[in-house]
Amino acid sequence: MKTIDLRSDTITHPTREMREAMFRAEVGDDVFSEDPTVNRLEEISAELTGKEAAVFTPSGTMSNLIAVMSHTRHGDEIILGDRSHIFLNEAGGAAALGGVSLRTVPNNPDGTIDIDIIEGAVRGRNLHWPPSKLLCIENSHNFCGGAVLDVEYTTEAASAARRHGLSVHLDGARIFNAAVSLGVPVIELCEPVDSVCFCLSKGLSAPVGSVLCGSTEFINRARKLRKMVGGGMRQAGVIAAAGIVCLETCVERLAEDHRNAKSLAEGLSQIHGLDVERPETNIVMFGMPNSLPAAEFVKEAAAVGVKLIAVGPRRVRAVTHRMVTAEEIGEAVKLISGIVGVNR
Ligand code: TLP
Repeated sequence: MKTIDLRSDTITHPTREMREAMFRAEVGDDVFSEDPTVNRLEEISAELTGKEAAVFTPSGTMSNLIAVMSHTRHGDEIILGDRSHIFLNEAGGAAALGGVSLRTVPNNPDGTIDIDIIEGAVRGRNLHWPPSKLLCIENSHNFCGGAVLDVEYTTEAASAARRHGLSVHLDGARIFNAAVSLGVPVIELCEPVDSVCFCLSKGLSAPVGSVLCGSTEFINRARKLRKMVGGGMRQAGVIAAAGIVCLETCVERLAEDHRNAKSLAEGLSQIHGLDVERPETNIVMFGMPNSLPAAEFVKEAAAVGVKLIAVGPRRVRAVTHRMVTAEEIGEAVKLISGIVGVNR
């Protein structure tokens, strides 16, 4: 049976061009900063985000962890959205390994956090309180259905944090999706923040990797922390080479994933009982009728060849990506409507 895998854009395989670049990659020991391909990827990434420096890591989770650790000390507090990936889906690493307390504040459905809520969450000086040191935001916002934060909001949020002496980290795992959707260069979305990380291995289709960017001083700290948590990767040029190719060849095409997400959402919204959120990028979230728990539905969908992920008791996520065509999106809608019931 054919499978249409909409669980995540992380399932994308490297392109032929990436595999060729990996084969040819010049390498060296990256722990000695001697891998020319990694060095090149870091330079390109710093330039793209408008930061002084960058460090290549194996995953978005590691980039976020070492970013939080570089901005804070044990016992500090960070402010972040209650639907943020750092809070929900990184195994509690910021608390467990970073030693910070996580002050969650409500994310709006559009991925923003109200500015007065950010400011209200900042702690004053008091013997009893942990010092607030960092604000984390996310763009595009995964669990807010791939919602994008525009330059104006990012600037406002960052200014509010700075007014209180906080640094700002942007989890930009899918920042290129946000930039393509908004039609603005990535550098503008990153300008207001102190640090940003982005993933090469999601919609951009590289097999592994993420890059964390920031000031030279910040990246020097992050590089040491990367070593501490076991992320020193030696001849990593083999994977960095795919990262360079994905930045050169896979950014513009994200628009196609966004078009597919729109048509998937339109198709699904015709199915009685599904409550479909309007996608801004490549993530489509939808609610299930009371009679059908998300976990049950996901099992039934997999049985007919459509793979999805339940992100709540009644909420399901579908992600479009390079390995799913527009035609397959139409097929997926048909298969799903067969499970949920009759069309409206
Ligand atoms: N997200 C994964 C899963 O963890 C849910 C996915 O399939 O979407 N930040 C954001 C916003 C992310 O969406 C992810 C991965 C990460 C960080 C972590 O990246 P990795 O998986 O490379 O550690």
